Amino acid sequence: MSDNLINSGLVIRTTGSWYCVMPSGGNVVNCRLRGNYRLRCSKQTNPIAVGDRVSFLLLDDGTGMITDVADRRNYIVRRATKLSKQTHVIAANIDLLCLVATLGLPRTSTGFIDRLLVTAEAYHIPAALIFNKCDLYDDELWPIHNELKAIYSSVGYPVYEVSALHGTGIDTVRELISGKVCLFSGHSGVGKSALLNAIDPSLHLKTGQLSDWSLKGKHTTTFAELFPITIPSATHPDSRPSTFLIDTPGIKEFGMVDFTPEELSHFFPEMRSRLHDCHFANCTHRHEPGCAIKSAVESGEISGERYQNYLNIIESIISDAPIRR
Ligand SMILES: Nc1nc2c(ncn2[C@@H]2O[C@H](COP(=O)(O)OP(=O)(O)O)[C@@H](O)[C@H]2O)c(=O)[nH]1
Ligand SMILES: [Mg+2]
Ligand SMILES: [Zn+2]
Repeated sequence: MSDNLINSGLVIRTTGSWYCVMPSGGNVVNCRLRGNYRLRCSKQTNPIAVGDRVSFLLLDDGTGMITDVADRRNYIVRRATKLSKQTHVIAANIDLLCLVATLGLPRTSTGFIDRLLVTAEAYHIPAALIFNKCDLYDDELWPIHNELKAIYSSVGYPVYEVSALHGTGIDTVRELISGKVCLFSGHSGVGKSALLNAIDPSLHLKTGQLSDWSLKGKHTTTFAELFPITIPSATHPDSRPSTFLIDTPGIKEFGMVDFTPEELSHFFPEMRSRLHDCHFANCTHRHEPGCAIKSAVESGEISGERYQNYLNIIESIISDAPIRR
């Protein structure tokens, strides 16, 4: 076999100095990084993360030598160590954050939803809201759900209603995630594992477990992983997996982004589009005169609940500031 054949693929697993690369339409190749490959950014401890698209040479022994890494569309990080300024890239090129929520038990607060959406915005990751356990909704919960759906879809986040238990709405979620690298997030107990099983029954994930991301018992992995899932498709019955879930032990830290109070409104799409109408360029939309955000809240154009969550996040940024900086 020629050793100068350039291939390309997706990094689905990393274990120390080895990278498992899945070429489209081929088998996984274990690759190493060319010795003289430079870190693109010295602030990052790992040059390659799951989700990276790489070019590699196929060597005679069947392993690969990574020669190049494509620019990332986005990536999520955690701090390398508690006090370090360096960051560790958990995953790159995430197509979609699937925020799993419910108005059943345990009920998801809009405060939690908005924090996660802000994080996704800050990382440039598109997000969708999937409300599970809709089989438990009654005449009291449906109107609340519909109100939330109206708010979030008007802001630009698609909202889905499903019941993992009954299998309702699963096809639309399959369509949503098909061909994408997806990060599933949400409180423990909302039904993430049940939902993933409903999407791909071959996963056999345990439900009712306290800790998530125990995909196939791999919860002890210390490295992030992209999990190929099979979406049954009538048109491509035996196509290669192109849909991946991100499985990472660092998922809890996925909330960590540093930004200033002035920057926060950039991560609320309905505020972002009105920022230029505020009297002060550095308006934080709390008490400043001539604030376009406050008047949009008063006129009902911006949800009062989203605005309250905005204020709460600002508060937590300010009270955290001395430690964070
Ligand atoms: N009624 C109802 N219960 C569900 C549904 N989906 C999951 N559950 C239950 O909720 C509990 C937690 O589900 P699980 O998938 O483990 O949640 P996870 O912690 O988010 O992964 C389990 O007892 C599931 O059986 C649903 O759509 N409807
Ligand atoms: Mg689970
Ligand atoms: Zn303002």
